[in-house]
Amino acid sequence: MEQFIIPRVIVHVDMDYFYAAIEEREDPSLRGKAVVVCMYSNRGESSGAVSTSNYLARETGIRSAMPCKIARSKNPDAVFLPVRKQLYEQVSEKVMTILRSNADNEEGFEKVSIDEAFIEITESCKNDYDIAKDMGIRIKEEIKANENITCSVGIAPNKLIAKMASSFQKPDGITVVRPNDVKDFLKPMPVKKLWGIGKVTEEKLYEIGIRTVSELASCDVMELISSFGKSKGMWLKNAANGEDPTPLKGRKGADQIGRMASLEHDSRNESMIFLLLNELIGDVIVKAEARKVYFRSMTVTVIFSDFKTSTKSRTLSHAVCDRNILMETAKEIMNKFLEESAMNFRRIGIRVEDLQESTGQKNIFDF
Ligand code: DCP
Ligand code: MG
Ligand code: MG
Repeated sequence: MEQFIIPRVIVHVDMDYFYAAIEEREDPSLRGKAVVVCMYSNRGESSGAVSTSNYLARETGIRSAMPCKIARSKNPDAVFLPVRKQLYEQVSEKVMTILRSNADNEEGFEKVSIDEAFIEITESCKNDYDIAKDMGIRIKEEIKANENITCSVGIAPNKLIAKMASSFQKPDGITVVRPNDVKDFLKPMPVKKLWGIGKVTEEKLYEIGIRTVSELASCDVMELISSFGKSKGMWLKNAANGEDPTPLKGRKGADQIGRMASLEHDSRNESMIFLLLNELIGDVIVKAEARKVYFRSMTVTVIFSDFKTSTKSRTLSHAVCDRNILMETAKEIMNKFLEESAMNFRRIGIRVEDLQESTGQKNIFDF
C-alpha cells in the first residue's frame, strides 16, 4: 500500500564527546591529552564508571560505561576527571536555546538528551536540501562561536535517518541524506545500526538469518510479525525501508512563546530591525491570544554577524497580553543592544515567558 508521506526536513544534532569537550574548553591545558570523565561512586576514585572520554582516549579502547579502573589500566597517562553535571547542564541549556531558535516553530523542537536534539526546518529551508545543508553548517558555527565546542549534524527526511546520519561522521561532521539517498544510506548497515534495535532484537534477527538492513527491508512482513508481534514487526519493516513518520514531540503547553527570524542581510539599520521585530511580535501576540495566556516577562535575543548570541530579559510589573507594551519594551532592549555593540545583527528573536491563563479580558487595563 502506498503511503502518502508529507515531505519533511529534520535535523539531528549531537554534541561531540560532550562532558569531556566542556572540560577541555574550561582547561585548555587538557588539549592534546586523553581526557576521561568519570562518575565516581561514593566509594571513591577506585570505583565508578566512565561517563565519556575524548577521541584521543577512545583510541586506547576507553568507552562510556566502562569501569574507571579498567579505563585506567588501558591508559594510565590519561587525565581522569570527576563529572561536573551542573556545568554540563548549563552548557546544554545554551546549546538547546540555539537549536530551538533554528527550528521552524515551537513544535519543531525535541530535546532527546543532555547533548542532542531534533529540529524541524522544512519551512525555513523550503524543503531544499542544499539550503538545509547551509543551515546545518550555520548551526554548527553558531554553537562553536558561542560555546566553543563542536557537534555533529544529520539532516534527513525523518527522525530515524537524521539520528543515524548525525553519528555517521563524528566528530565535527555533517551528513545529509536526501530522500532519494535513504535506501543507499541504509543498505550496507548491519541491523544493529538501525536506531531502536538493541541487543535482544539483533540476536533474534540473526536467528532468522537477517544480518543487514537490506535483508531486513526485503524480509516478508508477516514473518517479522510472527517473530516480533504486530507493532514491532511493522516497525522493523518500515525502519529498514528508511520510513519513520513519528512527529517531533514539540513542546505542548510550553511555558514560553517565541519567534525568531533572520534580517534580509546583516545590518544595524534601526528601521529594518524594528520592522522585523514588529512582525515577530505580531506573531507572538496572535499565539498568546490563541492560547488565552498573559505573559509576565519577555526576552529579546540578538545573533550578531559573528554568530555570537546575546539575550536580555525584562519582567513586567503585571501580566499582560499587550502588543504595544511588548513592542515598547522590546524596542528599549533593542536600543541597548545597538548601544553596546558595533556589530551588525544577523537574526533577532522575541519570546514571552511566565505565562498565566487569562480570564477573558484583553489586559489589566480593561478592568
Ligand atoms: N553519558 C554518560 N554515561 C553514558 C553515556 C553518556 O554519562 N554511558 C553522558 C556523557 C556524554 C553525554 O552523556 O558526554 C552524551 O552522550 P553521547 O552518547 O552523545 O556521547 P558523547 O557526546 O560523549 O560522545 P559522542 O561524540 O560519541 O557523541
Ligand atoms: Mg554526543
Ligand atoms: Mg548524545
